[in-house]
Amino acid sequence: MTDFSEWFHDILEEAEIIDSRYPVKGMHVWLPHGFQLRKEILNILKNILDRDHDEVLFPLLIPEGELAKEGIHVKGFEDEVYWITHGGLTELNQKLALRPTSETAMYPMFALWVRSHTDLPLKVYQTVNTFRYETKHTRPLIRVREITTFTEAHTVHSTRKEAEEQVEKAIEIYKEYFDMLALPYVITRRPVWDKFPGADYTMAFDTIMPDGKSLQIGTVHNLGQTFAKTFEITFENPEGDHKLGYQTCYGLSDRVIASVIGIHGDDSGLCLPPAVSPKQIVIVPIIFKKKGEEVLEKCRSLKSSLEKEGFRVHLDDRDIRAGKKYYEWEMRGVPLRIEIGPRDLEKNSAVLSRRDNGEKFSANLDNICDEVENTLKSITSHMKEKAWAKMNSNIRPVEGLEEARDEIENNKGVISFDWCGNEECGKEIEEKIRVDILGVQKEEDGGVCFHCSSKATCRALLARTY
Ligand code: PR8
Repeated sequence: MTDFSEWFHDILEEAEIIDSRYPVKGMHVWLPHGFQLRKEILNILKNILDRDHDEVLFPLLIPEGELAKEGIHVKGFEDEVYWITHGGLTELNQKLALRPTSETAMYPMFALWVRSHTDLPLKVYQTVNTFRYETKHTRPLIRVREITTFTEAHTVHSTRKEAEEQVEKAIEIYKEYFDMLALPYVITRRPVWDKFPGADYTMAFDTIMPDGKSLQIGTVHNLGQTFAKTFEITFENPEGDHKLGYQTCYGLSDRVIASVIGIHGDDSGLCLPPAVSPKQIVIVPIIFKKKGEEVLEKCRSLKSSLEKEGFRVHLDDRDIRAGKKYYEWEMRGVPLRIEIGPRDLEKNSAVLSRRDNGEKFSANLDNICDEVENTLKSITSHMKEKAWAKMNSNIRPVEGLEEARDEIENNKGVISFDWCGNEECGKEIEEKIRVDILGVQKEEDGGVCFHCSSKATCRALLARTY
């Protein structure tokens, strides 16, 4: 893969993920195969969130009055909001925003719902489309103007401590999720100038794409009491006093799908983790005239036994060359292929072929379900190890700004450095070497800031970002 951008664009088309020819910039059509992948990726997340959150669905439109209420928040989004000004030919009394995110849609309702401490904690989420008029270069799934898998969770708590604990829980949820997708990540606390508009602080997950640029794939925000004050989200505590709630919110987008495609893919196309591949196994009968029907019969019964075990299986019995089938299913990233021909039948076996490392081996048909299960597990862990090793090798420590500039120019990736944590120093670093400070990875003292030479307070990361 020499040019990631080109590869990414081509694979989205070839593997029939999306059609990017829709005539509105930053908006795309999900094609059937892409939609299946989107569904599997979302299902995993929803299953995790459902354990501890209630799913809701809020309207797409937000009245200008509500959006404008929280000053810092609206300032952060003012360049990005799409407005509806007319209903038919009639100009509306009050403009309506297409949600860029749903704080200002949800929180006026939270104020009505939350009455007593017994109503807390409140934990809800929704998966919706959101609209952001992005002015930076748009890219399918990575920077879109219609985000189609925006999964946003919003919580209200009675104490600051509980909200802080919720931030930790949300981080654990996203770790579990990204692990199932075999996606590697770094977690940082975003610098103050890059936190979510209205948040006390923002924790972010970033991954490194094959071109060495980092991509923010998820964020967890501690909102403190800022929105609770604005929207009057109060509750009566056991002593009968009225108190303001503490809030958090966290969200993921189509970028997760972009990362699954980009990080695991290779020159043969997609390589999907078994957990999310629309088809986990494809069975290809190797048919010669002799014994053709017998082979097909075996393939059909294997398909139904595997389906009974809960695997997603496809039998490709089209009358075309086996080689063409292999090419197509490899390109679509199906983790495991099973080939059965007359000779395999004689030996009561089948040939298994892994998409992740190209390994081929023979397995006895009597215990093929166990063999498949173990192989899929091994594929997941191999994909995870490979992706983590690649990401870690792309995070390099540097001692000074010039070294950081060289590393970024020549080797891309993420740079780790000792930092004083000051805003002025941080912005200078960003400007001088045209990077973004991702944030603080861990607090620590003892060192010296690699730029301004004052006392370092933390280890931080910087990168060229999407
Ligand atoms: C919130 N409110 O909104 P956030 N294209 C694709 N993905 C995007 C884009 C885009 N244009 N913009 C952001 N994302 C909070 C939390 C409710 C939920 C992705 O937070 O503005 C990024 O991965 O940080 C980001 O981490 C996530 O959406 C949440 O957006």
